[in-house]
Amino acid sequence: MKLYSRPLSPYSSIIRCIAYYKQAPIKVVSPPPGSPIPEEFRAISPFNRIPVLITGSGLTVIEASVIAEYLEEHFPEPPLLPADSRDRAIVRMATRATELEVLAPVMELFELLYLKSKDEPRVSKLFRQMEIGLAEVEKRLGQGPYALGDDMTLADAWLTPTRFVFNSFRQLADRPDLLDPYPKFDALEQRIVQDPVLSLVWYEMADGLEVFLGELETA
Ligand SMILES: N[C@@H](CCC(=O)N[C@@H](CS)C(=O)NCC(=O)O)C(=O)O
Repeated sequence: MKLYSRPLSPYSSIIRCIAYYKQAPIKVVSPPPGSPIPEEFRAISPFNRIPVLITGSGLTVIEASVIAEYLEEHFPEPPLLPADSRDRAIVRMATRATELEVLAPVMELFELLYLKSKDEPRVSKLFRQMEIGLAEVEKRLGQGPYALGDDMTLADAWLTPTRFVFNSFRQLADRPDLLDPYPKFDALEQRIVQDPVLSLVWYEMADGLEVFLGELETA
């Protein structure tokens, strides 16, 4: 299998997290260089985005949530979804809340704030959505060691890159106190950097960020 990914891409980092945890035989490759990803990549990825998984039989799988479920089914051990259907629903709600109500608005806000957008209503709406999303995720987080309890789940794969993004985002937004109302979400960083798999992804993102900032400086 082949995974198109970049170190700093949060959606790709979710998939690398799963692949590393399962020690899945997946070759991680980069799309062609450039930001945005060059048009030629559309031949592989219909929406010109990463991550993209090419399976052993040649199927192209896009969308991080779909790739995540595919990997969970294809490499069931060690599991990232609990055995009980009630518990699985809880993990899936946490991952969806993280994906749709936290990561999606924060990624859009990143772009709007970076471009110094004057679209105040859109910016406010996204902040509100993100804050409601964070409050919901906060409610679901346990005392550890993993996001939802004793075992690593798909929720950790989603939350690790999402938490990473907030270190840069609160700087860009000039809101150092942004995560104060969400102490458990904020404290995920300490747990992540102590875990062999989650920290690997965290530091890959950190290295990717350094490269990205270096490129911005020389641009
Ligand atoms: N909904 C998509 C989002 C993927 C996404 O937005 N990927 C970003 C990188 S994190 C991307 O490829 N952006 C296009 C670009 O960088 O040119 C998913 O879940 O996979």
